[in-house]
Amino acid sequence: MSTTWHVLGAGSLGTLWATRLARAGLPVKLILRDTARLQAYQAAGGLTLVEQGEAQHYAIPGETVDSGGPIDRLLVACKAYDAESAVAQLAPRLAPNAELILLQNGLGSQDAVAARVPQARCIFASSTEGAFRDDDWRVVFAGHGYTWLGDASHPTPPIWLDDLSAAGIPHEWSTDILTRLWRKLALNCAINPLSVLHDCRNGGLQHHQCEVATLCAELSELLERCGQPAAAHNLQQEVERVIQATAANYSSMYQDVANQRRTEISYLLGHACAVASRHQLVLPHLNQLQQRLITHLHTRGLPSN
Ligand code: NAD
Ligand code: KPL
Repeated sequence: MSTTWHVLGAGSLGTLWATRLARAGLPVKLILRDTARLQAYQAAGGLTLVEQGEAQHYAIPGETVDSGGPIDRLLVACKAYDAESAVAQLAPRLAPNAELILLQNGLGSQDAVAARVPQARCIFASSTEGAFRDDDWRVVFAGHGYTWLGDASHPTPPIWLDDLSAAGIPHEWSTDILTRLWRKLALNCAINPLSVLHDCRNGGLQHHQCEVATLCAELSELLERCGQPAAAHNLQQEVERVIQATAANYSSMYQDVANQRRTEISYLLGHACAVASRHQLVLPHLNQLQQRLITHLHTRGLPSN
């Protein structure tokens, strides 16, 4: 009998994973915030995944945080700012050898989660897949991509990677997951805040090449200082390539701000500035960018953490 995949967070990525695992015949349970959300979910009768315009419904069982039995495998699919408290609530249900897969973007939340559940194995993930909710319990698979998974303290891959293959979730076990997460963080720091402040699609940053280059230089300095030289390698060229390849898109932070949603700033630019300060590294442009972004978020009535 396969181990059940408990999925915490019925948002975009949680739904994308839960539905594909369920479609492969694997046991999946969705963990909802409270009884009211569980009742709403049960009334909807399951999750819907829209792929290439085709909607498929999956009647995945749901439960609340404090119902149900022990958890052996937990996919943490909430935002970075919710991950630690959400996992803390579930800690009493975790089996002694539980494994957690952390899908959060940026850095900082993974260590906070791991510290909350020292008995569990925490696997970090970095994903380029894209999905968004177009209704309650309904998610559109918007961009095919890849998910890298890794454990900075144990290089051995878990056996459940076979479940991901069976579910058609493109993935790779990475022995340098921190480098991948730092590289993605640096890309997000060079692109996302500027796209918000200049109120433009990613391609609009082609008119701000000098500003982008200055940020890349400081980000590279930071990556080198915190022992991630591979993440710094050709950063500016990679940022320019991503700007070009995603020219027509709005960055995820742009979309959060435009939709009056809280951003993950503390786990991206905020994390970069905090680590720089811990290393006594002076990065004036990165700090100035953080201040401009915080001011912008405040003027929009959004939290800056
Ligand atoms: P989302 O907001 O769509 O979903 C998060 C879900 O978690 C929400 O349904 C929320 O209600 C739920 N949640 C929060 N706290 C909870 C709790 N205590 N108990 C139960 N449920 C709880 O977010 P998302 O877009 O799926 O993003 C999740 C993470 O994945 C983020 O860090 C994001 O940056 C990253 N990511 C997302 C995408 C994407 O395309 N959406 C791509 C790559 C990475
Ligand atoms: O990941 C991104 C995002 O929008 O969050 C890209 C497209 C790389 C821009 O930083």
